[in-house]
Amino acid sequence: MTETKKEGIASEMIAEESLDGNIQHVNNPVLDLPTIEKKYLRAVAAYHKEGNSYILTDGKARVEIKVLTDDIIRVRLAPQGAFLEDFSYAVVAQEHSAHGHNFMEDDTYYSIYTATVICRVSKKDFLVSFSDVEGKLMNSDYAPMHWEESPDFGGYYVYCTKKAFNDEVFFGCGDKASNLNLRGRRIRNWNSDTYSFGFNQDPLYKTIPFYIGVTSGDSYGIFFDNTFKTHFDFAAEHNDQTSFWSEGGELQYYYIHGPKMMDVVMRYHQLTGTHFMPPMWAIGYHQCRWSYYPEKKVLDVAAEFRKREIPCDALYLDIDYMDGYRCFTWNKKYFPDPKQMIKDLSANGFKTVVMIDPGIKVDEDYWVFKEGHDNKYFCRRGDDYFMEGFVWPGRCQFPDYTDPEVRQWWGTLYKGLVEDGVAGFWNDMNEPAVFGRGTFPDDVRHDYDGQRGSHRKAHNIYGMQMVRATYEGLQKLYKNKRPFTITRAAYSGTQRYASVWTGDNIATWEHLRIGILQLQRLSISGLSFCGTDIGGFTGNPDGELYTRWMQFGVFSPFMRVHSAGDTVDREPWSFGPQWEAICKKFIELRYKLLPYIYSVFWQQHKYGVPILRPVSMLEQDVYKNLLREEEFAFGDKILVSPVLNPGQEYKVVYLPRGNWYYYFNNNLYEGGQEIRISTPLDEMPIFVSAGAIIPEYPVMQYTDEKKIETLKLITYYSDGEHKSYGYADHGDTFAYEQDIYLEKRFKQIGTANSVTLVQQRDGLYTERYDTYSIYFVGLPFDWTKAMVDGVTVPISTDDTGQPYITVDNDFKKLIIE
Ligand code: NBV
Repeated sequence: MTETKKEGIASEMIAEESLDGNIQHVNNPVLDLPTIEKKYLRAVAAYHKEGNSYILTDGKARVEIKVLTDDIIRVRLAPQGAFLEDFSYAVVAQEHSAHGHNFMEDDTYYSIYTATVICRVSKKDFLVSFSDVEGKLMNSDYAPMHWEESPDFGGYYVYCTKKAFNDEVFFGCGDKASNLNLRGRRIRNWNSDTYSFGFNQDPLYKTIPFYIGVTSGDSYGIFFDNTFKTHFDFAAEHNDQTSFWSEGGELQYYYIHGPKMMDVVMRYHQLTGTHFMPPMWAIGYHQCRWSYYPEKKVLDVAAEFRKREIPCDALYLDIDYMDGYRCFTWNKKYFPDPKQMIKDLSANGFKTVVMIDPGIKVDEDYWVFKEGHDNKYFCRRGDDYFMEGFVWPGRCQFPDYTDPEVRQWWGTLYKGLVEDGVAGFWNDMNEPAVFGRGTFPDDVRHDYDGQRGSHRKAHNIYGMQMVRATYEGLQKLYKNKRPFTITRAAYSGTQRYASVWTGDNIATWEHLRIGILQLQRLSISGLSFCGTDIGGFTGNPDGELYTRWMQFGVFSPFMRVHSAGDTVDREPWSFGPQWEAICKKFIELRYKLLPYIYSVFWQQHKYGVPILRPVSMLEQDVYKNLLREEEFAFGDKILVSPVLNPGQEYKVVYLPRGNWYYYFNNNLYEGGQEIRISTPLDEMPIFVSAGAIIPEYPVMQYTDEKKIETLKLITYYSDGEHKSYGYADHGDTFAYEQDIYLEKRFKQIGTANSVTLVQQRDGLYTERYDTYSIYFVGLPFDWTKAMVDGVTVPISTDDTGQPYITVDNDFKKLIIE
């Protein structure tokens, strides 16, 4: 099959823009492009097997189908028969145990059978499809894979067009500011500095070419591992087709089997890795501003937090702490003795996080520039001139982080700041952003870890490699202590090196809503440790918007207030006492939930489960639930539905199946239905799953403030059997990698007149407390007796009149009646 198109790829581009209705077709220069021929795979002519791979050819082009695991199959296309080097920044080394699978050939198909997937290639037209072992078709080519030779670079535009089922919905793709279901949308991945971005604006800061399709209750994922500019069309141009294509590189994608979305996401993490355990302080509340300076301002903000007893763990210094925006230096006028300042902050329980940008000022007297220049670490144009551009410091050059030697050097540059006591680093502007021209020109060359290429190939991973260099350098500098890193630009797999935030949002109610969409989407796209600028970066929120956003912030994996410098103050007390009191109550809630949140982070790290879970993920078998966007689970036990409108007095919330306790009064609701819940300003809809055991810390002003004497466990009664999960470790070291951690599995068995709790503990870590105080919520009986491991224990009453029992933290079985 061949097809000749006058305008080739350009027509795709114009069509794409026209969907947004903002491109003029008149006099568009792209219409003058030469004729480009689109070539499609033809009938399969031959195949052979190499290990777990099947190589099929149509006589010239070759396709490799590789069985990675029972549930993950990789497809690659080589238009001229020669595959590119097998290299990926996203995918971590996989254990390629010889996976048991069968291969069969009949008149029509070549079929590969794993334990869960059947992958078929039709002989006559090279269409590839994937079904489950019952034969249910999950994903199938609509057209054979195809490509166009590029008129202006030595490669191909590569395309894959799949069938879109009538009921199919699409999720994933990182930070897109769109509705969760991407059906009907075209998106593009080209990391971009998008100050004050809007709903549906695209592209944004991150490239996550991974989507999940759900059809008749089952799901699968496609990860198109290609770092060039990529495009996805989710049944937008044709209602029965989903396409993805790239402006270069290889057509290489992974089919990831479900059937549950949770399976798909866990398997995507298996491919691309998870976030390391953050230091405990990194999941506390953080206060940021562009910029807090001079030193007195920073210390005043810190003192104010403590005076008002509003918990806070970290203060951020934006670009103005630097000397003329030179990275790794201090502005000594504003910060005459940074080491002492950081020490003072630290004595008060504050960690200091500072910004580092990629643009290095061209200045012969600046050591970073000199070292980079002398060692040829900066990016160069096609004809060898340095890539120069203007950013904050003025004229800059930019390290080529895709070169391992440059990454290693970059990592060492943090030494001074680490010695000054800085605890975390914030990598901004790494799309990379350049004033005026947006980003680097295409001809800039990159090492790409020896797989050399132009900026077209390296653009989308530039920020990822920057923060990788940062993270790897800090790992050496902090030794066994966990770094905290955050990046604005990202590619799939960035979670192995950093947390992320969603960039320069706006202080509007619409943006609060965009934020809840973006964080759910990021979470199921591998980037679980994510947050928005609470309160909005640009513009001015009023007290109500700020407070509602703070409430959502408690359930954002990364919780930080941040704002541009020309906006109103954004400290929790800035809007007056009414709002301050509510913000304080909610920040305190974050601190109470810390042990729960920490164990959710562990489950993300260890098992690759997302931190935020949209309702679609909890009940994918109910079509209308696939379209719900405002409720989401934080971990497996708490469901929230942020308030997204001013003056909202109640909200209709969908509760997934099961029973749920309303957090603020412990009223019990039956799930599987919508309920109406009032939303006074000092509450937001928060529900705890019946059967859950939620650990709670006392309110602390910062995560390390108090020695926990006893851990509070709140048991939310349910009849039947329910499991809960707990986790503990040092909180700031990598000892968990040597198995020094504690996993606790609880079982709650409820009857009409008793509750039994069973605990199983695994791991080498010993908690710093010896006891639990256990509370019960929602009991259908008055309890008068408690037996722990066969011994009767007394029931105590706390200051508020609540009954509880104190038990050893290694108890095995507890019964109350
Ligand atoms: O460094 C200043 C800002 C920063 O506060 C913000 O968080 C980043 O997203 N930065 C962008 C550069 C300037 C934006 C106009």
